[in-house]
Amino acid sequence: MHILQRVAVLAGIAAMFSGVLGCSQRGPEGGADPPPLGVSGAPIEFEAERPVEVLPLRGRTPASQNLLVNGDFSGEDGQPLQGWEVVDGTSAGVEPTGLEGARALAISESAEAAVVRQVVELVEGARYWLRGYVRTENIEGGARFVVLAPGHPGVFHEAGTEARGDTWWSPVSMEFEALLPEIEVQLTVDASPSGSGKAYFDAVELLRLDEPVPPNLLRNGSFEAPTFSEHWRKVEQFRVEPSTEAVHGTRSLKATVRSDTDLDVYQWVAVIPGETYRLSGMVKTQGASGPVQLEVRDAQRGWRGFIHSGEPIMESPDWIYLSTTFTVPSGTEALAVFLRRPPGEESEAGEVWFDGYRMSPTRN
Ligand SMILES: [Ca+2]
Repeated sequence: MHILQRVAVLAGIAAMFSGVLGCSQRGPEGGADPPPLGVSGAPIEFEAERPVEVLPLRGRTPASQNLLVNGDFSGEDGQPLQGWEVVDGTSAGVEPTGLEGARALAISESAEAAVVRQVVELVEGARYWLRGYVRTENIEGGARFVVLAPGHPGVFHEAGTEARGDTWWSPVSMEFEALLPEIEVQLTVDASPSGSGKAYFDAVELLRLDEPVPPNLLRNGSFEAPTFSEHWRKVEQFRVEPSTEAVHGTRSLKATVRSDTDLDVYQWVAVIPGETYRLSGMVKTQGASGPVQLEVRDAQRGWRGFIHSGEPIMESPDWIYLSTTFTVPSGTEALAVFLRRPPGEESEAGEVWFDGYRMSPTRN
């Protein structure tokens, strides 16, 4: 590609960013960027270079500026990675191959997962849009954005590229609800035993969507009340107790089950027929592998009236996000909302922890 063509592409990208992202008044610093250099130092040529796709908000409006500090890696006062923490063992820095401004974050591939992270305060129950751009160079694994609970390794949400080798800047985005007052955003490059490539990240934004925060219809959804029977019930005989192994607040619910235990903790919630709701929270297991899932049933007529089950998770020693969305049929005005692990061949004895449950009307 001729330099002039590249200048045109970069100018187009800059125009798109200034129009769409709306939070950068700068153009590319110093005019046209030089062609990106590979690991060997030689310029990289891309077979099908094209203007970068603009990330849409799908007709929705951001209600905030970028909540991430230094999402374009321009830094200040000689600290290009200001606001970001490079996790021990990760090789990362800024390099002049950026989309927005002149620099991008570069993370080297290594035998362990390479991680650069930042913790952000959020509003519980609000919805957020995490987006940015990734370019890869000679990598063997993937490069991705990950959202998780600070201090807990379980992945809540992730989005990224599985592309190997060299790829031009590509948009990455995901939408999520905040179940915690703060989350950790990680920019990661997958572990690769023999990998020596790099992934570049730039124009990373976390935006709150301009939607009211719906009320949580569950009571004691975080199990902070000292007794389990505060709003929750169970059918079968199995042990439940408050646990200090919490991811939301200071307490969670711990259930100890046998392989043949039908773990079914529930509470009743009044609902509006025809309305769509999201039920979500966090779970972890120790032993007790088997399908842990969320389930709702008609409170008066039982499963014959209405039943919906979310996607199960089979096992997770770390807190992970569990969620399902459903529409209440006509004739159903109350639901039994279940946290479940049914008995069966796939189910084993052990412990299951639940924390931070929330049910709200949603338009998604
Ligand atoms: Ca809690």
